[in-house]
Amino acid sequence: PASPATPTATITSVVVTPVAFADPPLLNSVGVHEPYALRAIVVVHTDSGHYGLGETYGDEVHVARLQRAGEFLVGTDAFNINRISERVSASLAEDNGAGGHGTGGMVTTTSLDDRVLSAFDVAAMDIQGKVLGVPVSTLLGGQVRDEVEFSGYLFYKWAGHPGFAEDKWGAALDPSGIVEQARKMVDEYGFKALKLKGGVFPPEEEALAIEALRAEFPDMLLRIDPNGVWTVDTAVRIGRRLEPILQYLEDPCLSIEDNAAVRKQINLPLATNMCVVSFNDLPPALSAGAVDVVLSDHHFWGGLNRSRLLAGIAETFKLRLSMHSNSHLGISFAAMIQLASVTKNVDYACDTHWPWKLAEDDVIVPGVFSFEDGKVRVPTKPGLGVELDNEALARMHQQYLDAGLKKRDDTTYMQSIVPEYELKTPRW
Ligand code: GKR
Ligand code: MG
Repeated sequence: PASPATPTATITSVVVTPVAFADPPLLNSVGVHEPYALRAIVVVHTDSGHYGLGETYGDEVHVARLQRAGEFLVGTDAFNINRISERVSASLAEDNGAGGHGTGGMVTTTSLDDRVLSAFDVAAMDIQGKVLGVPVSTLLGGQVRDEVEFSGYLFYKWAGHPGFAEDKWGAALDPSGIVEQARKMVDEYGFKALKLKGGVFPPEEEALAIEALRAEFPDMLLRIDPNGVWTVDTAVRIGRRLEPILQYLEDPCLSIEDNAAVRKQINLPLATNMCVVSFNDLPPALSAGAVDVVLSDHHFWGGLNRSRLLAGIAETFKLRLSMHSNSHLGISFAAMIQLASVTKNVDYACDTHWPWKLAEDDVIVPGVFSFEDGKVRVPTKPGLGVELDNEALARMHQQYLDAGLKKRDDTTYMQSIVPEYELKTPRW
């Protein structure tokens, strides 16, 4: 019998749409989340009649890069990720790389090419899965798990944005507020691990919050992430205090050198999504012994295929893996879940901002994800397993236009409310 034709799906157009969705006033080391979080939705159309979805940062500079890369991709086969990667890099040849990180001023050393490639890699995998009638997990090597475990992501927060109604979570500005928030989140989602976003209050107060969580939830796996704003001395002091309680300590300091100095003095795994954020960071981090756990994030590690490469490197060099998250919608969630379902060395429950989002704020047809015991079942429909809701996309783009935000800037927003607020690294 004749061998089946090689599948192809030639890209005919790429549409990039910035959207905005309501976000609570979550506090972090650089300020506070604005009333709306921004994302860019990438829709890749092909001559096969299938479309592919990608989601990434919505900062204006990033959106412009995506649009330019999209033009460079017309005529490329969605089955050829190497070619897609080459074309994305060609679109960035003259780019100075400034801006567009979507992390509110926190991480700036991610690889530009990988950051732009990511959404197209995801969209191409979505197309391939749809053409072949298989989920993305099958294309990535096959599922090793059919459910993915997430951790609850706790934030210090105000009760509401000034001038807006209070949100359903209420204020959390001290240990009892954090415990109350954790209780609500655990009751609703069943999380078995909790992460506290630190770097907001003096470290001793944040340690008290972790201790209060331990008292309330004796079996909960706990982590704290001050986003690199502690000095080595502070990190060692707090790290030693919390050694018996924490599962790992995340980015106590900003640099590879400082985290390596901390790691030598505490008996606790160190995790990072700030000092190891691109392939270039791996050799120095490994030789310094700076981190035990890389919190990978396909949005800046170049998409799903490059994240698999990272997982292989992690396996070889005995680095442990989990996943980092930023405010995101359902396309990113589907991609994270497909990836985690095929990555055997995901060693810890992954982060997600999902509970902070309103259910009605999304661009996909609802009903795909539900949590049980902190876990989400991996979608099994072809591709990513999610479908675009065009009306919702239009509504959320209008929300973006009405919000008038052009990039994530937690610091300027904080200073508009608390004028004396200053950006400081390290802060304590
Ligand atoms: O949402 O404020 C936030 C987080 O701080 C986020 O921007 C970080 O990138 O979740 C992240 C982290 O783990 O560092
Ligand atoms: Mg982090």
